[in-house]
Amino acid sequence: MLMRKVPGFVPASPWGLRLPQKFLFLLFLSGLVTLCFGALFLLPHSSRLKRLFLAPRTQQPGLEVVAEITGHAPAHEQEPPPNPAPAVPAPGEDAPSSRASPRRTKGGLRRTRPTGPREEATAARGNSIPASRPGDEGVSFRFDFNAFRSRLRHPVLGMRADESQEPQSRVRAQREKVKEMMQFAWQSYKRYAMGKNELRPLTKDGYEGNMFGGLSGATVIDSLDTLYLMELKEEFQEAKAWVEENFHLNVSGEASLFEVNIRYIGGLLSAFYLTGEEVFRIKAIRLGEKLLPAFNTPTGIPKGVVSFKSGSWGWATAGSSSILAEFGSLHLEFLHLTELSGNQVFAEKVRNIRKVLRKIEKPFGLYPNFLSPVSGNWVQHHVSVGGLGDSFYEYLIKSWLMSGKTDMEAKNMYYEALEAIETYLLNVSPGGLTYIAEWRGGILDHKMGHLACFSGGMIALGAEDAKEEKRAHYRELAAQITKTCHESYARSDTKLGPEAFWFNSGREAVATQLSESYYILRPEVVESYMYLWRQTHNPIYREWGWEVVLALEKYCRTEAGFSGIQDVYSSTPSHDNKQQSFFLAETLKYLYLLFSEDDLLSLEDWVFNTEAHPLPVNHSDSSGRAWGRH
Ligand code: DMJ
Repeated sequence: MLMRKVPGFVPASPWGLRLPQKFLFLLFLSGLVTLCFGALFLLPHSSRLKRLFLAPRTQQPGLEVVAEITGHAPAHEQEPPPNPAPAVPAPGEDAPSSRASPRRTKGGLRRTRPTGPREEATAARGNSIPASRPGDEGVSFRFDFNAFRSRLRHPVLGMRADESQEPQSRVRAQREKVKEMMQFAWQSYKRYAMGKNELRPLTKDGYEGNMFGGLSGATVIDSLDTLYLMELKEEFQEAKAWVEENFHLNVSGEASLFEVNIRYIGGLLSAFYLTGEEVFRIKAIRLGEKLLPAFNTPTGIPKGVVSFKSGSWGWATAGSSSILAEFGSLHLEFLHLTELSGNQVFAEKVRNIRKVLRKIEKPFGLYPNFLSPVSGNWVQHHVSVGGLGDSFYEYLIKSWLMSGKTDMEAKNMYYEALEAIETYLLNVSPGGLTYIAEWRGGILDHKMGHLACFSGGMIALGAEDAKEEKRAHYRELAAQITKTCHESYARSDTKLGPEAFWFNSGREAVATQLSESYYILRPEVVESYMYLWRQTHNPIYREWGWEVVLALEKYCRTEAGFSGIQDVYSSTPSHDNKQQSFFLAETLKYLYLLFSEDDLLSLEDWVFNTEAHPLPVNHSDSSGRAWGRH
């Protein structure tokens, strides 16, 4: 077609647009482009388009160096955001420094690696931490460490009385001796078994065992807080470095929920609260997430064993039951996992356990040791304050104390249970020894396990909050039970106590067979000495504690660490070739506290979990996140 020139008309462009039209068109076009590009950001992170058009996320400075050194993904892909609170100076460090900030290594600056291998992140993803409140999506969870520390009533390590005031004092020398024992136990472990779960001092090698599902380093984690409070600075730094660099969670075995909780979770939580080091908080939370599948049962009562591989466990397996002391000893740690993560799931799990136990009918007010996680019914009527039952009662009174005395339910359950125990299990032997027997459907076994000896300390701890008219009674009961446990030590050749002792046919507080005569470095008796000392300041408890120190030195110390013994009634006992991790976590810690001032880990500020890891009391001005003040 022929274009005809019209006079007076000048075409603006070859497309025949005028200037204003052209301007409008360009405006529209640029708007369209902006819209399309912006939409890319709204696509899911995995979208191919997004990966094509947008450059990978910029890493925080320093993190790429870590990735290079370790071959692991940078922290922000794996872990909760770093806690902004500055860390408290850990022993061995001169100035306060945040362990989440870069630190210098041989090869230059390196960010502390609060992460494990990539697999850890993958395993955890299914239970990853949601935002703490609706609307918090994508907002970093922050635990205010400085605020927490400011709420403590006492300095963590006490007032550190001027030692020149009592330079030659006996108690100071006793404390130093216990410290030396800890140093020796640690150094032996480090030398022969570093990274393994426990040391075998006779064969001078390490032992992994089958309780921890492939997790390693139980002795390291169990030792952290003891090293810290004894101010073994170099050793603490060694332990911390191992956790940073070698404590990996990408394991796939089957683990005891209880043991992993009290030793690993408890140890990591305490290490965090004492030092503010992010690595401990993060590892505790990630490990806690790995335990959650154990609760996938019809009742929510967890199975005793969790499979790290499948992330679940065959709860319906016929004949299996859960153990009271195991599922009843999660409360303290799980509330703190919620407190430190903002994730309510941990607190919900243990609140549900409490609910089931509250509702279920209890024979004579007693709690049997076995419960079906499928039906929610007791499986048999065996009741014990020793093994299988013990720390359930302990966690009731400690939940009350840890809540800042707000958890009335725990308080009531504790005193009700104690009444029933007194009524049906408590006995006095013909020789005048008070003991707590075991109950089998109404028939008593007149024996006490070494494990039951923690109860003297527990009853002392709970005495002050009992009804007025019961307080003196509980103090006396605690003293009597502790005296009986001391007798079980005093009546042996080694002055160490057997695994179980009986009150039968004229023989009292002694084991009746070789299979119950062993001592595996257990803490329960010295644990009670420590609580009774703090309550009464009766010097007898320090005397008794010192007897234990001497006996440990004489019979359990070997060239390469401490070992349990096979027979406490032999003056030349054989060793069992095992330095239990709880010896460093508990036995030596309680002995050290026994010879220290009361404000070192004051009981006003701390409760000890059943592995002696200190967890802070929730003083009333705290957030109440985990403690249920909704
Ligand atoms: C520790 O692991 C804990 O104290 C647990 O509650 C019972 N057994 C050992 C120590 O004997």
